[in-house]
Amino acid sequence: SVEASIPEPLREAWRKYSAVGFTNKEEFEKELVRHVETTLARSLYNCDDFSAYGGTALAFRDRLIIDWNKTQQRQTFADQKRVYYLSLEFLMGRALDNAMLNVGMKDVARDGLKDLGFCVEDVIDQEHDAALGNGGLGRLAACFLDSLATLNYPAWGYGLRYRYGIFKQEIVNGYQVEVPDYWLDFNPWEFPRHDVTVDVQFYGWVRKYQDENGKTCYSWQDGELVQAVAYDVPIPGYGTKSTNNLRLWSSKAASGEFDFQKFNAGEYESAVADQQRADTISAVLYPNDNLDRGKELRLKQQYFWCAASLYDIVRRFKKTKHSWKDFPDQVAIQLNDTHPTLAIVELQRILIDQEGLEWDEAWNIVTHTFGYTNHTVLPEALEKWSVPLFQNLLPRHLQIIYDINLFFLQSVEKKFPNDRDLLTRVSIIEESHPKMVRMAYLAIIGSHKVNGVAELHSDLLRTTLFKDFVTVYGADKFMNVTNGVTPRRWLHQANPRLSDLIASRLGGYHWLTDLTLLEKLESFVEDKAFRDEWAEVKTANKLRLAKHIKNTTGYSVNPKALFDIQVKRIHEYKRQQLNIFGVIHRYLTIKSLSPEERKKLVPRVSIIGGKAAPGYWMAKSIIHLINSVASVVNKDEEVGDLLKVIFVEDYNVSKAELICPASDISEHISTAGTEGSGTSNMKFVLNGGLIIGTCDGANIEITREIGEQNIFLFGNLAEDVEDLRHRHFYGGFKLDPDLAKVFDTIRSGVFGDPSEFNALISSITEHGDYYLVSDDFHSYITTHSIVDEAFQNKDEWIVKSITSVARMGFFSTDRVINEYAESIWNAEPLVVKD
Ligand code: IMP
Ligand code: B1N
Repeated sequence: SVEASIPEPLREAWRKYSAVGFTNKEEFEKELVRHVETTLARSLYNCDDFSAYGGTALAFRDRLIIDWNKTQQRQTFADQKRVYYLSLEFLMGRALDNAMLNVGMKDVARDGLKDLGFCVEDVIDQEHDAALGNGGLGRLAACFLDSLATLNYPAWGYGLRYRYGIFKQEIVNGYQVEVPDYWLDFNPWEFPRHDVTVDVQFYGWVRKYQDENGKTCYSWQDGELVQAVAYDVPIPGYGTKSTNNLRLWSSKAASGEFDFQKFNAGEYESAVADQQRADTISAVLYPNDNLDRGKELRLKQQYFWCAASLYDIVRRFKKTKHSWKDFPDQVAIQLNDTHPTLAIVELQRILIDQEGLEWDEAWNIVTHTFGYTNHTVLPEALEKWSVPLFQNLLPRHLQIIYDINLFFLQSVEKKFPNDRDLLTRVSIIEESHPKMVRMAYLAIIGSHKVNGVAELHSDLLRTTLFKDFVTVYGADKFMNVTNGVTPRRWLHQANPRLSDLIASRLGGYHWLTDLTLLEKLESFVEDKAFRDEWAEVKTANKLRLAKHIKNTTGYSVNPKALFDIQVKRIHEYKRQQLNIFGVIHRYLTIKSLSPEERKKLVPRVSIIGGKAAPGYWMAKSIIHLINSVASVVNKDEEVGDLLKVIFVEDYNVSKAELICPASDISEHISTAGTEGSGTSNMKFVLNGGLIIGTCDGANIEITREIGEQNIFLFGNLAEDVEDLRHRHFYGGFKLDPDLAKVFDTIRSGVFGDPSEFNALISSITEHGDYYLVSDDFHSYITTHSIVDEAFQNKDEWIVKSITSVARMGFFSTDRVINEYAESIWNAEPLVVKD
């Protein structure tokens, strides 16, 4: 704060000794050794790879925090509009490699580490992933932070500091087993701010009273307090000094709560129990992807995080001495799905109950501040909270929600008189037993813009899920911002060989901050030497993955085979079951051929990886089937190299960095209309792999950008899905004959006890095949034969690969962030100089 700053006459000394961080190899080595010897209290006699990682990370952290300080000071001074990205998930992965590359000091670190007896790759490998997310939604937030910093936007991320991230997956006898991910033993990337705390209230009751002017006021009384403590994670931009902040909140008992009175009364145990109850709030990430389970602790997490973040944002705003009406010109808050929707209600509460603003003035500020991004149309993922739960936990917020709803419905009624059905349909409160609060509706009503994450997805929002709100507000409020990925992590860091090859032809790495420049690669497709180098890079990356597969599964795979990869959360809508049924079909085909005929086949490695939510039995059966098929096929000598099936255990961000560069083909095969966008599709193509996919999510825009001849599309279209589902029930269900053979094989017990797979089969044969596996099966296997054929023409394949990469410029999160900044946030960059 200003009061704590050093008086001008004494600042000379500060400036003289101000920390600068290392700038060359010698200084880096000095810093590393200092950290190993003092911060880590080790020496050259007991410095292993892990200590070398620690020393290196701390040396880089020092640099980042120096830039972080300057960035924050400059942003405070400039007093521009800030962007706040609220997300319950930030799937950051590892930080060291990213810090080295973004700061531009990886070569310095490599040489320095070598002098001291270490290999930079081994050191990087010591880091535990920061896995505070489930999948695409959390990783998108992480890519956004990278682009926000790189593009110099004054932006903060706000999230929760879970003690346990997404569980570690182990495969035991073919089944998924979940192991807790305790990742905080040594985390050099966070700065605890024990002085930045917020007391967050729960439960209690609402007092209604008259103030001195006779105005009716409300105040939230009593209940219990939990303290939020800030932990800051510096986010370096690439090729810039801008270093933004990710602020994660950790919960503990509020200072007055871990109670001296209780101690004095001899209630030590109950005082400790209070402490533990408070700790629980930020203890663990909910491991569900695209699923809402309505658990009270989850609602507590959401409010805890929203309340702490809003308090912090408002406190920062108040330091600027702007008037309240300027709030939306100083602050843009983006809601990553409905998880932070309570922030809307909390800001309204602060403005009317604490700052004394009138309802309309406050609501005008609120609605101009928030933007809401929807990521899914799956009904089971749409958040609803029961009214009684709300009433108990957040009584004042429920009142405010009822008022928001009342005023909203009154305005709808005025515009559309006598349409009672419309009022029922758009009400925030669902009239069920118990009544439910529809969070997506609240988010729409409290925001000035709502967006989907790919064109098809945004169209579906406008025409189905949010149709009535388009009627009410008009179409302009509902827009599309197609997702992207950061090319820094997903090409430069994950695939240094390809990055260097591209740089060798484009004259440097400037395309990393303007990805459209990749288009210049097209002029090299006819260059034989370039094509050969391109192919060598792919082979080297496949070898790198083959080595990992050998080390972790014991299976040897042939790097010349076609690597066919599907890695993502296991979900019925993503259809890993379609993939494994296709693999079984391939196995049956191989077995049916003569040794002569087999020689004509293209050898394949089918690689599948991903976690299932711990309570999602169908997803767990799919994993079990994949592993069961693997153990039969991989041992079958008749099959040999023609087919290998690999399940990659514990798929996470750092494994994705190893896997994405190694695909020949990757699978993005969701039932049309179900995948919001998908982002790994972009990562695979950016790394020179081709796609087999459905017309879903961002696959459609990838096709538009790279050309139809460069992608293998199959299956029914979104517009036909409803009809097909209907026909399954009323027109009689016809199982695809090839799929029927696959099911017969499973039922015969070839892959172990068939009763284990009953549910997988009957969901298709008896329960309506909701995900259209049978409808798409024929098209799927036919398209795989086309893939085989195309792969045999090596030259053409490489041309497709190069051309695709050249045309992927659109899918950088830099483009995405600029779109948000321009059309939703109205925010400008602020370049931070030395
Ligand atoms: P906050 O925005 O108050 O949370 O502050 C974030 C960081 O910005 C602080 O830790 C400081 O490094 C910096 N900062 C905040 N206020 C000032 C200021 O008035 N002058 C210079 N730096 C500031
Ligand atoms: O968000 C990604 C998209 O690329 C994916 O298509 C989409 O499935 C994913 C509740 C979700 N949508 N919804 C979730 C995650 C956790 C949770 O508790 C929902 N994740 C997505 C990025 O836009």
